[in-house]
Amino acid sequence: MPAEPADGDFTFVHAADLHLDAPLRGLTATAPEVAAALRDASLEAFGSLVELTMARGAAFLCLAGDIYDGAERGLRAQLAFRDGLERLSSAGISTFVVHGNHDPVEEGWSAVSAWPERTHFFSSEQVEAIEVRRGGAVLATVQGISFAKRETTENLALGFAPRAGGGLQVGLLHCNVAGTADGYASYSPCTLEELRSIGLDYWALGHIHETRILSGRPGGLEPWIVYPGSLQARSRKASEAGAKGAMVVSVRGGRIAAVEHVACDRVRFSLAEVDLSGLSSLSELHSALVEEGHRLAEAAGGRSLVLRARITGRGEVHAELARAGVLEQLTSALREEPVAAGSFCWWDRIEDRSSPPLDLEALSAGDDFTADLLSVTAAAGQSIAASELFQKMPAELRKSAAGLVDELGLEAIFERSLLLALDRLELGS
Ligand SMILES: [Mn+2]
Repeated sequence: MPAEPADGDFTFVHAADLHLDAPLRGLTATAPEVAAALRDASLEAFGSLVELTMARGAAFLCLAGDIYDGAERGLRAQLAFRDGLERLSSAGISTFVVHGNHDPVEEGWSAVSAWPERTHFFSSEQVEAIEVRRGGAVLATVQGISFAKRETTENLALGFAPRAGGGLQVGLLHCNVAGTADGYASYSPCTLEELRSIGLDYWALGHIHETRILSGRPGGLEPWIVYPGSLQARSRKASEAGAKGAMVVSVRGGRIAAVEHVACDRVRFSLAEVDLSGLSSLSELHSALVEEGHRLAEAAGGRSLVLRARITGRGEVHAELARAGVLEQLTSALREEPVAAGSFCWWDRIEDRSSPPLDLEALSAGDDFTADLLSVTAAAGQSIAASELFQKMPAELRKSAAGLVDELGLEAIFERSLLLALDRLELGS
């Protein structure tokens, strides 16, 4: 018979900002099947969160607000939420929920009259504390409070007690920690210092859609203060790009041993950046984009992607790209590229940040700073030896510089440096 885990050894999962069944925002156009898949993505991501929580044998799940996207909530979202919580409850796993600014207690409605047994919704009236038990032992105490209304401007963190029960001390809160991110409404504002000084072991926060570990390190004494980020990307904003998911928190001997971000997303938003310098035709650029799309799909573990392309660099293809209608045609061609069965790769749009090639001859003929720079560089490039260059370099750079010279040759390095300098002078764009 396997030994029972010690009371101080358990795992819990922390997610936030589920925005269940929210429409995806800001895409220029989508094929009908892509639109449908995007709509389902938040519900499927919740399904994979439930799977993750069970697969890791978690003792409990913390959800830190914005379960729903708006006061209208939506029947489909509520039913999917209830079904997931039911699966967890049947498996003996408790779920703790606070509401945030997108789903405040007083502005919502509930289509569900009876929630699964092991589900606890924290009230918006005062901070409550619930002990989580396994057998007779207390593993953790979870404190939490919900938003009553959207514009919650008081500091809800101040109502948390240093120690409200046994075991690991967890605080569950939707809030805006000062200085964490621009562009987020300052609801339930607090400071990092305030959270640190309350004395809990782990702050399970919600509100900021990027993954942020504001405090905490394995083996450290300071409390963990964590935003898991959104569970599934919901727009093409920069904060929604990359892997989205939940934090798996491992507790050993009553202390937090590891906090790991695990992807739960179904559709991932990524940026495909391609440099056109060195490419000689639109078809080469097209191939480079397709290749970058494949690379990103692989990095996303075969998930479906929504891609924004950004073309950078200097080169001849810039002129081709600038012709009327070409960006649109290139986007359409990319959308027709085959992808792995069961997934899609939706090219949302292409951003052209490329520039024309420089006419170095014409620039040298001038009588300005640029012409001087070009003639000085040309002279230096002919006369200077690598050894001379290294002498003027800080010792710690010499080794990597020597490697670079071996690899590229001094001439190519001069050429690249010159182009970089000219780019900084913003010529020819
Ligand atoms: Mn949110």
